[in-house]
Amino acid sequence: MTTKKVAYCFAPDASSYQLSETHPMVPERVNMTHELVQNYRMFPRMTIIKPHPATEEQLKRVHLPGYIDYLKKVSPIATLGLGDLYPCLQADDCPMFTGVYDYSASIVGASIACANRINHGRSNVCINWAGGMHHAKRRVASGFCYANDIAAAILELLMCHRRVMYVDIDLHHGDGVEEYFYNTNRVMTLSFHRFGNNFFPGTGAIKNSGVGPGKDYAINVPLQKGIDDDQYIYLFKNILNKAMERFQPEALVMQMGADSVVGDLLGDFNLTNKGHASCLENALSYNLPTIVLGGGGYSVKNVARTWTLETATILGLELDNQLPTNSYFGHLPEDSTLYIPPVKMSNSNTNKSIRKVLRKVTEILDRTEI
Ligand code: VJV
Ligand code: CA
Ligand code: ZN
Repeated sequence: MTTKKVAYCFAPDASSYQLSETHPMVPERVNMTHELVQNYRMFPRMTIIKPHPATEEQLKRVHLPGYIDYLKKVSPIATLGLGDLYPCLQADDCPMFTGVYDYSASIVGASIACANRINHGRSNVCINWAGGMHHAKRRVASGFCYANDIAAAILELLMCHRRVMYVDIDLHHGDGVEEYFYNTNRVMTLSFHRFGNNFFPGTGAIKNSGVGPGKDYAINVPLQKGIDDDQYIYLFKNILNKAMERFQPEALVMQMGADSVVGDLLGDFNLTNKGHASCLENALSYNLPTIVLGGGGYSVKNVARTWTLETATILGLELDNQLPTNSYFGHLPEDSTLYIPPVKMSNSNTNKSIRKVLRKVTEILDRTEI
């Protein structure tokens, strides 16, 4: 593997907020990751960037101006936990909290900074673990996401790249990003997600594959509970390979939501963090300029383990399974290791259902022309 020029974007302010006292989305997980990456001595191997928050103008490229004005106006006075008093934000999932505007602007600013590094050819891979807010819509917050940093970064990439591939391995469907680019053939969106029985957000059926010039450029891979490394990696490699062959993108954006890893508070997949990271490794093997973003992940120590392992994957490093000393993990045996093993659980995906999904998705990809 050739070593890549890697940049690591870190906005400390983005990780210091709380959505509410008990909200499952804990921005602090990005600080936990940061400390592990530091203590595994990875920082000397990358360029560390402290991004600027997105400007109002940048936020308004992806959101309705009135929505951004509203976020800004309520932000300083909002009280922790008073979510339901406000419109545009979806009660429990997206409560209003003090600093919600600054929180959103710093995440979007970091993803735009990644895109700029890529556009100028300064980095081959640029990381923003605070990013990946794939549910935010033009006029509304959704699913713990207030501003869509991914759409903002892709728009920036489109200024210098003919075609951009977006790959989303978060447990949930990347509905917001899909919606922004649903009618264009310059962005292919590919989401793997838990699907069925109204699992949030409920969209992402295979047959919903884009409209107009974007028809067949929105690819959805619906999955059931309990999927294991072998099945997931089999689908991931085969589908991405076919998509790359047909679409020939000039840049790649990876959403690495860690709620698809086993043991997640909101998830029920059975992927190890090695399996999750091997998807990233496979995607990086296409040697495209790449932005790597975070996303979901609600068992916070597992999120930090996963994104730490993935930072090493990007750098081409092997890590010791023994975690380095740090301020978040205690001394219990289950707290001392990096790798997350699979568990014994029922798997609703059969090898037959996996092959069927591959066949249907391949049929769509076979129709795309560049
Ligand atoms: O399923 C939903 C929507 C409801 C309404 C709100 N209640 C709380 C739950 C059911 C229909 N929302 C999902 C949103 C998942 C967002 C995932 C985001 C990402 O990972 O894809 C990207 C960052 C959902 N599932 C679980 C919860 N919400 C949930 C929300 C809470 C909570 C516990 C669970 C909000 C506050 C608190 N506990 C205190
Ligand atoms: Ca997904
Ligand atoms: Zn998710």
